[in-house]
Amino acid sequence: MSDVLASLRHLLPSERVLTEPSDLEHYGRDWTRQYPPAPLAVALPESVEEVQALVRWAVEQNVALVPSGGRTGLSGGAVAMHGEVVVSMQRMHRILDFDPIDRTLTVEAGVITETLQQAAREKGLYYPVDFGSRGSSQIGGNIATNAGGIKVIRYGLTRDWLAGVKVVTGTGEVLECNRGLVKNATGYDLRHLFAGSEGTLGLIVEATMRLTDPPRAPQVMVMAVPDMDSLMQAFAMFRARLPLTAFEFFTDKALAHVLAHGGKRPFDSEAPYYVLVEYETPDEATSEAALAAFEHGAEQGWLIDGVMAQSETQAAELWHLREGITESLASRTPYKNDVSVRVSRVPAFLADMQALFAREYPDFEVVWYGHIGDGNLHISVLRPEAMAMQDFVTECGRVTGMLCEVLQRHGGSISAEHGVGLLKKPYLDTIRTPAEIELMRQMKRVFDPHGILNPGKLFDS
Ligand code: S2G
Ligand code: ZN
Repeated sequence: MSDVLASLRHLLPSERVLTEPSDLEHYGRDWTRQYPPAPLAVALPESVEEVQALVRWAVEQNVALVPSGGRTGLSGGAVAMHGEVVVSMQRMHRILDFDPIDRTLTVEAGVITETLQQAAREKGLYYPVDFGSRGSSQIGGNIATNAGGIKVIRYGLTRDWLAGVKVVTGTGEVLECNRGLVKNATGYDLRHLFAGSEGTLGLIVEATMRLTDPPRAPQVMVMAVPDMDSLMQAFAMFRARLPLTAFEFFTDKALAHVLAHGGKRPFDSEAPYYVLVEYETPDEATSEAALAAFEHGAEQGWLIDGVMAQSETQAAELWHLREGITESLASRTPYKNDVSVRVSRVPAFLADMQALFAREYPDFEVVWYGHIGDGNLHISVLRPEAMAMQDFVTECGRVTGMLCEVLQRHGGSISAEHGVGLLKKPYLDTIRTPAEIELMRQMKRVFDPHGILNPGKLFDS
C-alpha cells in the first residue's frame, strides 16, 4: 500500500477509505461515459472537521481531491482519472435545521435533492429547483453546478435559493458565506462564487436553502406543435395568460424513444414537436383561461392537438414524456449538447443549429428537447451502434466546435446548466474572453493556492 494511502488511512476509519476497483469505478465517474475513472481512493468524511483534515492532508501529500455528490453530472465535472482522492459527501446527509420564520432548511451537502424537497413539503413549504435526477443528486453538487432543471422559468436556479453556504477552501479554511441573511451588503457575496464553481474553489459541506409556498393546484398540458415558430408563439401566449411553472419541449424522436420505454402516448395526433406546459390554477378563472389559451392556439394553427391532465397520475404520465427522455436514450451513450441563447434568439438559433446538424450529422440520430422557456436546448446525439465510442466522441467534439461558432453569432452559451467539467473545457474560450478566463484562474489561485481542488475541470490552471 503506498505511503500516501497509508497516511490517508490514519485520517479516517478504514471502512471510510475505499480502494476496491469496483468502488474506484463507481465513485470515480459521473453520468458521462467517455472518461475512464482512475482515482487513488475514495474518502467518505462524516464531518466538516474531517473534510478540513482531508484538505490539509492533500496539501501536505500534494494529492488532488475530486468532490463527489450524486455524480449525476453530464460534463465530467466529478470524474477522477488521474489518481485523485474522491471526497464523497454521501455520509454527510443530515438535515441540520428548519427555521419557520426564515423559511429555510439548513442541510449537509450530501442530502439528496428529493429528500430536501420532501422535508420542505413536510413543513408545508416547497423547494422549487427540480430535475429528473432529483432522486440521486445531492444539494452540494446542485450548488457546485448551479443546477437548473424544469422549473427555472418560474423559480430560477439553485443559486437563487442559496441563503448561505459553508465551504472548506483549498487551504482547509472554513468559510460561512452569508449565514442565511436576506440582506447583507458587506462586500463581495462569496456564496455566489461557490455556486457553479464545480468543486474548483472549495468543498461545499453545508447549505441553507430558502423555501417558498407550494404551487397552487398545478395543472399540466401536453400539446402537439407543427413547427418551432408555432412553438415560440404558443410560449409567448401561454406565458402572457397563465402563471407558468414550466414550459418544456421535445421532438417526435424524443417521444418515440420514451414510448419505446413504456411511456404512454398522450393522444393520437403526431407532430414534429411537443410542448409540456405546467401552470398554477389558483381559481376557476385560470382553469378557463388555460382552455381559452389552448383554443386560441389551435385557431392560430400553433397547436395541433393537446391533452390536459385529469388526475395527478395522468400529470405524472405527461411529465414522464419529458423527464423519461434521458433514461430512454441512455443505452445509446449519447453525446450531449446543453446550450442556451436568449429566449428571443431561440428560433433563429435553432434554424442555424438544425442546418449545422443536418449537414454534419447526416447519419446520426439527433434528439432535441429542453427548457425552451429559458432558451435552453438539450441535443442528444445518439452513437451509431457500429461506431466506437472514441471515434464518436471525436466526431461530436468536432461538430461542437462548429456549434460554438453558431452560439457566438447568437450570443449564447456552450453550457446552459450542465457545467463545463471536462467535456466543454475545450470550448470555454469560444464563449468566455481570455480576460475572464485569466481572472477565473487568478480566483482559483486565491481559493486553492496549491491547486488540489478538482484540478483540470473548467480550465487548466
Ligand atoms: C434535462 C437532463 C440530462 C440530459 O433533461 O433537462 O438537463 O441532458 C437534462 O439528458
Ligand atoms: Zn435540462
